[in-house]
Amino acid sequence: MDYKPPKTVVDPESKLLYSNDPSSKYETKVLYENESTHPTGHRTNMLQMCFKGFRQNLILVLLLLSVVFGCAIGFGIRASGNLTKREIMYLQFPGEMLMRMLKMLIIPLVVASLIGGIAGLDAKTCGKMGLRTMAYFGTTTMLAVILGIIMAVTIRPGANGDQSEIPRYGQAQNLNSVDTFLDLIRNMFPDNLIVACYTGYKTDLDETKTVENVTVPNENSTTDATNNTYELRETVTYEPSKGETGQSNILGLVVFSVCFGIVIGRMGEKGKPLLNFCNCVTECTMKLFVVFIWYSPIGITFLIAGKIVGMETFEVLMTRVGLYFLTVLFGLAIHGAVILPLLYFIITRRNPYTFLRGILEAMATAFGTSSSSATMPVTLRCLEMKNGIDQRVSSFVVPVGATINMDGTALYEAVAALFIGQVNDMDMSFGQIITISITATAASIGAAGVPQAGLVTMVIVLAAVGLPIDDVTLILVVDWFLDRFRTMTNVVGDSIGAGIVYHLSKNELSGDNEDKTENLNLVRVDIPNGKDAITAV
Ligand code: 7O9
Repeated sequence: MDYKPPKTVVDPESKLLYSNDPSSKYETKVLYENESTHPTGHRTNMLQMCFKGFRQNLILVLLLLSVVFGCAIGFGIRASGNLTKREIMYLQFPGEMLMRMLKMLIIPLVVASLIGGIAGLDAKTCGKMGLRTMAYFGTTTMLAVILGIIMAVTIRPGANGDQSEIPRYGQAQNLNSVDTFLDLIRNMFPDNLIVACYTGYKTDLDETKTVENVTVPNENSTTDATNNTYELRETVTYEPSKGETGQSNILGLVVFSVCFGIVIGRMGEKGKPLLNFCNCVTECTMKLFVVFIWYSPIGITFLIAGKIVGMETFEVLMTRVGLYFLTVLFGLAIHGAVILPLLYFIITRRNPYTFLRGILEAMATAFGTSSSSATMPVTLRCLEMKNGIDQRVSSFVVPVGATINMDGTALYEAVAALFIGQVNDMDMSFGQIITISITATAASIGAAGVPQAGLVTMVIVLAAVGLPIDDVTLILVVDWFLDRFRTMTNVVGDSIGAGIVYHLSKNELSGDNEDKTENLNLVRVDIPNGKDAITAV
């Protein structure tokens, strides 16, 4: 296939012009949406396409089954006796391999797709798209927090609670909110890009104990000054020192890639080689990922089974934590299945559930891996192949979204803070509720940039309204399970964002000088009447 693909494709028999150019005067269709429905294709090509469609659906079915199997195997093994730690580790191994494969792709994919996506746009389109994306991220995160607060205030999962009835797991850590905020800013600008690939900056608090001999006046004798007693008092101070997070500083890489992409885009012809290089790396990474796709159902089965077998206890769901769990779950469901689709419908006037069906694979992967970053390759593929989103939009919105747009996390933190307040019988004032909403929003935006995000961001929200930070341990038991649902909501939020931004930016994108057919995979098809047509696969 060494011919140059044309921009539009005419089907000689149906007289349909297949094109993704909305300004075309012919009847137009977006090629990818019809990959298995070419009206006149040769029988063998029809079969090929059916097979391709079948394969796509097969993966989806296998992924959904793997979630069910994972749960079944997990609960089955739990019911039939306890496994040792070593046995649990072996059971988790296939899942661990999937995580390693997916995570292996993250750095090349994020850096290359962000640089390529941004550099492929002209400065004006890029700016508009950036603004729309940020407006969408801000709005939906605030909506999620407000919904979380409404849910927690109406359901009151922790009301009339008694802390002692809820078991505690783990220990809260010591941290300083200002230090964490400064770490976030530091991590946005990594001092060394190579180091940023494997670790970020973290302020450690070194404990120094000083023992003082203090004089305590003897209370019994107010007149005799010499009759004092002495007491040894220990004071603990925490001195900040430079530490490492031990996890790649993705925020720094994202900031760098965005800046780099903008500059390459402005360099015009001179920047083309770098742009091509980045697009090539993205394509190559995605091709590699297609190989891993076939392993993902096995991996997800064992990820879920391993987690279910390894977890401490279920009884806690019978306590107040169970109600809290349901509140968060309900909130996430409303946000992901009602509010976001409604927003999508209002803006694009298209069926949001068809859109959601297209990203089911990504949702199943998000549930299995509980990481929106590991799910990113799946999300990108679903959006581009099934939902017809322009690659330049998805490769900008999805990585940035995975880093700063976490609707599920924001909702969860708001509900958790109010729950802990209710368990402690503390009535939140309106001001405190506002504080919770602001800190929960900020925490979800900064999560990828702060060390040991999950707990740390929760502690910051609690500290901001004066709740006892040790109480995060109350909700830790169900955290791993809620994480899966949060991640699904986060992925849905990023995907719908890509859909909305694509819809709003469509006109500008088609006005760009880029050859849009570059994104299409075109093959020559033999048509029975001897003429050649070109179709998309
Ligand atoms: C949830 F851009 C990417 F894709 F490369 C990227 C890579 C890593 C983006 C983000 C990250 C990252 O490290 N994110 C991160 C997210 C780090 C710590 C905590 C969280 C919060 O995660 C969510 C949650 O716990 O609520 C959720 N598990 O969306 O992945």
